[in-house]
Amino acid sequence: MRIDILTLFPEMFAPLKESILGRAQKENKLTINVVNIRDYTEDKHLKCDDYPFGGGAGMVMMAQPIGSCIEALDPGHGARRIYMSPKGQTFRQQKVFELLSYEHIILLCGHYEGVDQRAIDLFIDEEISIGDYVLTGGELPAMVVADCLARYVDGVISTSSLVDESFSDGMLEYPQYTRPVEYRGLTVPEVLRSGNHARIDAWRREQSEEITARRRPDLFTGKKGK
Ligand code: 4FD
Repeated sequence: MRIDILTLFPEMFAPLKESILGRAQKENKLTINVVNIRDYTEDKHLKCDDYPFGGGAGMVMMAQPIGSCIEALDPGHGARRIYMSPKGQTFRQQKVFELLSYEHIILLCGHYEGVDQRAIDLFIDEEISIGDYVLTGGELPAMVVADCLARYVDGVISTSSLVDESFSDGMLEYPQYTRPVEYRGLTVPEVLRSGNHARIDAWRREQSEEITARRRPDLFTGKKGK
């Protein structure tokens, strides 16, 4: 999978070079290509934003650098082109699985008061929001989407890690414990030390149902009989 991230602030993406995503890129399992939109401006002073028509606060990112950048990266429109925006559809695990069907993803990060609507109308397939709040830019949301996708790319993390985690079956995950058996008076549940895998599975399923029903009744509806 290739993920192109379009931004005026490429240095914000240092975290993607670390840890699991860093290793995956070194091993060529995944390409995360951070692209500076400014490299595509036709303005002689390299300007990429301007005052909003109609007045108002802040600056608006110009359509031309964005359009030229997207056309250069994806001339045949094979990619899924996504704009990170508070006005987008809320990003959920289901969307991660949808996007995994694309070999090439483009994530456009807006700053200031957003981007010229014509860049969205002409070059974007969908808008995604990571939640109901406003940030200074789309960079953090783009990193969230890139990370969510990367962990499902073959070989990036072990398949067994993905099986039991929260949302994998629309439920929240059961609690985990490691050594020591006792810490500050709290002990690891006996069943997890029993070696009886049928009992362990049953306990984990029950814990998962309980925490999902209590914390996220919206997820739990209709799940009990599954
Ligand atoms: N909730 C999100 C995305 C971007 C963002 C921006 C218009 C502001 C939050 C377009 C206004 C982009 C999100 C940049 N804040 N800020 O996913």
